[in-house]
Amino acid sequence: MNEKNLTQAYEIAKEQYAGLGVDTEAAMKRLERIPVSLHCWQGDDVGGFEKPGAQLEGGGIQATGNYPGKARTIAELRADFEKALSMIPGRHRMALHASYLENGGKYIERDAVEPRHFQGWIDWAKANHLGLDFNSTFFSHPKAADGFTLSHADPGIRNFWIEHGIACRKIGAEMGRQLGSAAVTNVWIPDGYKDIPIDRTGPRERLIESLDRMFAEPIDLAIHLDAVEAKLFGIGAESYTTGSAEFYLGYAVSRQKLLTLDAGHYHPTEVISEKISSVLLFCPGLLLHVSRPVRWDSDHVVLLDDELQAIARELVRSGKLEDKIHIGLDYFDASINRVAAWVIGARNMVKALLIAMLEPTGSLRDAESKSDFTRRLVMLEEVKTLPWAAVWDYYCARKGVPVGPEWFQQIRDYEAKVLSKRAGAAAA
Ligand code: RNT
Ligand code: ZN
Repeated sequence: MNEKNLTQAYEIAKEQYAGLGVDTEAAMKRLERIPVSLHCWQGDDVGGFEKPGAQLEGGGIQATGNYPGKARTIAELRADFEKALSMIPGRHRMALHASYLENGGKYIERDAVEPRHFQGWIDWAKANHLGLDFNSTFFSHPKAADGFTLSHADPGIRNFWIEHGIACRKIGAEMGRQLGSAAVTNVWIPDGYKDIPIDRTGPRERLIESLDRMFAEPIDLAIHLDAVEAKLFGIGAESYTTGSAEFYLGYAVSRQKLLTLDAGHYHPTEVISEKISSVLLFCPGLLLHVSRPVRWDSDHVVLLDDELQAIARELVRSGKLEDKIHIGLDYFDASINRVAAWVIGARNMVKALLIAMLEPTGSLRDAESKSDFTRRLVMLEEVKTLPWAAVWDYYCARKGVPVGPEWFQQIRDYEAKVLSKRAGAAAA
């Protein structure tokens, strides 16, 4: 679209929104201050860089597909990520996993990871105006091979993972300190049974004890926040998950930790958009793992679907977006161009936030407070076809990123010049 048409379309939209009491300029100003934490693991199918050719192993999660060109080194992952960022409007963050450390070619055991193994990431983040978030890695490891980590019956194995968690909090804190913005360190463990257990309580008691020991050292909340992530089931852990939804809700509330809501971690008819308001009443904050489950926790690329829009609307309507909510993405599709996967999901997340910020929430609330549910429904339906797309295009242009599907040509060029040259190695 040429600039004149783009501006004209925006001016018309601006007027239309103004008629409903919505200030499009204010919405864009607000939007640019909301970071999305993009997950590093979309770039290499959750492989990490502990060992050359590292692969996602076990742990109840699975990346599928073998699209050529996956990042084989940290340098490649950073280059791909920078490419993706150049197509996503706004300033954002990156969520790293402990398995993405820089170890100089020498394997470092999980309980011995240190902030210095992430100094390169911190420097890179600073140079790219990115915030960082962190994740301890409790999977793809021999000590997680039987499906249990922090809730393992063997105290030696539990201790090993507790030490890993402690080490990771120090890394997260160092990221937050150096970058001047609190890093959220997320804890997700794969622990669970394939078949029906007799003792459902024991592993959960052990998990409480392990987490309490991991979190024993207080860390300044200005630089670091802890989050815990529940899950319904995993591959090989279909019948019982130690860290279930009820477990972590109770834990997060009683210990005042952030609760992570992953869109793929609930029964298929449950939606996290419905959970946000309750959790915010009891927890100091929320981390979202925005994902898209297809029949199961499949981690498909995030679309601009009804649930994404419902999530964004809840976040904006909550009034707590700026102080209590951390938006992260969590999906990994290895069957399409991985850089495009990042861009599609992140642009959709930002788009959904914009649509939510353009909502005439005041009039909707007014209808509801007067029990005028007919007006509420009429308005909700009419709002759907307001010209938010004109504001989105204008916002992209203003932020210096491609408007509309233009960005895909850049991906194609990058694929031809960079990713396709990696194809041989990726297949190995
Ligand atoms: C797994 C969890 C977890 C992971 C990442 C890689 O089911 O969703 O958040 O996806 O830590
Ligand atoms: Zn997740």
